[in-house]
Amino acid sequence: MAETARLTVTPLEGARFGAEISGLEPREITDAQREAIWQVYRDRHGLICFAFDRMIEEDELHAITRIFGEKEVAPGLINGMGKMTPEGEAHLTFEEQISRLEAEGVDPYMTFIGNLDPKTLQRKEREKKFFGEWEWHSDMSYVPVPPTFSLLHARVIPAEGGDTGFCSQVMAAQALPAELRARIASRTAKHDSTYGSSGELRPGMSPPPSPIEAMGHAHPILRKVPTTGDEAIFLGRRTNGYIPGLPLKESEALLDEIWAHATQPQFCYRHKWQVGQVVVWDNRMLLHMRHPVDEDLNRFMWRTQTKGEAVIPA
Ligand SMILES: O=C(O)CCC(=O)C(=O)O
Ligand SMILES: [Fe+2]
Repeated sequence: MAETARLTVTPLEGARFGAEISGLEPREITDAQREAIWQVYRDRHGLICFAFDRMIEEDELHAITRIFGEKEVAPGLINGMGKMTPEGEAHLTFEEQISRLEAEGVDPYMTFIGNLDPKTLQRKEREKKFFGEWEWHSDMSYVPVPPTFSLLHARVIPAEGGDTGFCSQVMAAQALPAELRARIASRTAKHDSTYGSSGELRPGMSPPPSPIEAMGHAHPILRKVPTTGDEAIFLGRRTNGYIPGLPLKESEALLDEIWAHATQPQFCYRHKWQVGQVVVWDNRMLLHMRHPVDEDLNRFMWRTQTKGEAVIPA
């Protein structure tokens, strides 16, 4: 445990990365605190859990998000960003879509994850898939400029289940066998946008005939994280992943091999949530997944993210 800039910093238990920070007042963040938080980010490899003994307000979550960068629109709200462009909307600009959402009372920079209605907090219908395990992924990596940080604020947490797993792709890159590294070094991987992390189809999407045709952007498999200089493996998600230039069978086999390496338990941490917490992670350094939730239980989070930069090859 360490005290810095009126914050208490404690490494996350049982993990090789991540720290808990308590003592932050989101409406009164000082420059010294910003600096201290970025230092924790570097020392603890891109994962921070802010502890609060209460639920925070929307402006407070935006203020915490601002520490890490400029806010980015939430997935599934803007055409081409986790959402297929509906017919007759191709002419709409980004700004027009933002104005339209705001006029409808929607904050395009905040989204809600769970099985409760955000306004009434009443149970809402969800596909069965929602409750199952969500696959390892990096957020919105299917766009050319994926968001860097994602933040989740826990508001309703089941007594059991629904933990979030994080897996360091920096540690996985450091431990890459030379032979595997040589086979992926100059390759890219395509990150599919058809399915959300729970396996549900994204708005307006239909399943592609094969991963080769799947919609999504291809990024270098080994990327550089500019804030730390680290190298990280960047895979997006396994579903419909494809390595351009390889026959499908070879791409599948190589992806299976890299994924098996990248998600070994020694690179991972499993977060058990407490109400009030805000967890922030760097999508360039970490994969995440969600453990299953009992269909009879409630789970509800607020979520924001920050703008990223085009992926820098390592
Ligand atoms: O609900 C969770 O624990 C994780 C959800 C997720 O993948 C995300 O918010 O990006
Ligand atoms: Fe995610």
